[in-house]
Amino acid sequence: MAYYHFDSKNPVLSLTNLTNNYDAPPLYKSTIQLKSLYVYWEYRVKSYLHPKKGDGNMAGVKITETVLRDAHQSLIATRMRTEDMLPIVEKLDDIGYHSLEAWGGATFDASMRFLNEDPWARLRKIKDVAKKTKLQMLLRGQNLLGYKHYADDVVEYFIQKAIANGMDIMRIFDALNDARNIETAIKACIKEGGHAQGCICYTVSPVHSLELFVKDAKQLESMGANSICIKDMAGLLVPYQAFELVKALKESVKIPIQLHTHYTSGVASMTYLKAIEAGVDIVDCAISPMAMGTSQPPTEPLVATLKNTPYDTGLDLAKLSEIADYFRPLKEKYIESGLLDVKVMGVDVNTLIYQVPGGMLSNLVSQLKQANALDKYEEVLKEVPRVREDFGYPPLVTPTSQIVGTQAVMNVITGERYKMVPKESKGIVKGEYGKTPATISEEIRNKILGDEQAITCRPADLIEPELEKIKAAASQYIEQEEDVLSYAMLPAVAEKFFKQRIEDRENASISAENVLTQNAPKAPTFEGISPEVVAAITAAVVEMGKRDGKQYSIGNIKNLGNQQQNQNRWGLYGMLDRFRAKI
Ligand SMILES: [Mn+2]
Repeated sequence: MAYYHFDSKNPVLSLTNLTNNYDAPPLYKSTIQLKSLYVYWEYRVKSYLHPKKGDGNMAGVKITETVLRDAHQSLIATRMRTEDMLPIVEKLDDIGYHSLEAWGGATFDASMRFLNEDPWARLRKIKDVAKKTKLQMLLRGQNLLGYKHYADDVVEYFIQKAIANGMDIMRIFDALNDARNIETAIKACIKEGGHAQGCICYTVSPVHSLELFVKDAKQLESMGANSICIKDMAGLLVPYQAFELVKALKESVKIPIQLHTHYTSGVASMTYLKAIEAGVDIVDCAISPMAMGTSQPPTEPLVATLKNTPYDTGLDLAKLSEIADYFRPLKEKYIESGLLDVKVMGVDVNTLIYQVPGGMLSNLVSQLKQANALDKYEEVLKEVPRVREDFGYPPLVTPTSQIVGTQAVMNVITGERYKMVPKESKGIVKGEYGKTPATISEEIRNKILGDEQAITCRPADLIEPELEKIKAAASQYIEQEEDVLSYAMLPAVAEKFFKQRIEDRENASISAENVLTQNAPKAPTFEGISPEVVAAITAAVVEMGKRDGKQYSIGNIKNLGNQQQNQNRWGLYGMLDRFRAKI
């Protein structure tokens, strides 16, 4: 039965119907109770009228799983190998996540620099298995996955290739929140049929008000962004502020809001809960063994928390625990090898006190150690906010965190502020990174730039088209079009990787050819080929057979040498990569 008249215009949603479905509150006895009932039912009706966007069902909050990108970037310096990812991708794909974050600047860099892996091949291999779930990446705006501004033609080409190789959602940020540095990427992403997520880097400063964040979000929306991400790279966003921020954004923009934070300061799960109550659409989590500490909040506790509420994620805890079972022994392996320092799993309250990212604090310590001036730590901590103020309150994220930190160390060590000014500091003041959130004072500008003029245009407007030049410079190494972009992002690292690739393949193909001429399904020993290589090839062939549901012998793998044809599937080379690393 209905307790009071609620909405005669919409009988379907009338209170009578709702009270049939939910525990009805007791009869009201006073005006105050009547009011609270009204608030209660208004909330119910709203959540009924506005189901969170899902795939047709009443999906509540959605989750992006970060284990393939930010979680291992934050905990083990981005060293998770593709072969450690692939066995679990199918299960990850079955969970029903909003997306799987799988790519970013650090994964791209570490793949080539430390793991001798082609980041493009990793993307294709993951996409090959994750057929249902969208793949997501982090893009540094006009810096793409590199460390400098690129001309628009490179930005457009990169995005075209990333999407062609399987990327679906691009989270695009700029360290200064200068939307001009994000616009080309947003437009290119939309043109290629991707989902462009515009990013606001969250930070705390006298100029970073709710109004400013709302203004930034509206600007991204008007540029065509499909959603907005609040990117809290340092875990600075505390729960009640998250509520206010999400509420303000939900009231001002129409597109979905996603929240990204880190567990560093220990508040992240509480922050998510308040953000969810304020209406956030998507949050970033990591499966529990790879969560917390400097990583994201754990997925499973949030799923359990939201169960049977209007925010229910609909994800299955039993299935999630299978994912956790897979990563638990891997985590042990990382701890044993020293890759994972258990110290990063704790709560770093300094982040909340000084409002700087945890990673920046440890950088300061190591810089001071190098200068034999560890006793100046407190002084440097006080200098950081002053430098940040002088530089127009940039959010502290790569590269601004390094620039502000280094300048603060120099100011203290030399005993005179801005006696020494690295070119990156000069670049910020000059406008080479974009527009700072606050205007830089004339005094600082004169001190650091002298007679040089600051620029006010979008930095990339000063860069001539450069794609053809880069193609020419890298031409001798190009085996796939994407190599041009690897070279553009990290020339020295890519060159070393390309050389190694040629060497590796020569070794592998000589051995494989020899095996093929023997035309033997099982090849225990061959003269001139190491038994390890034979074992790897045999294992790869068996594995390919399993994948395709066929019985292959070495003799009937015909297109072994044709990597081009196989590049969108796991060809034998891909298989070999996996087994080679195991033997
Ligand atoms: Mn992050």
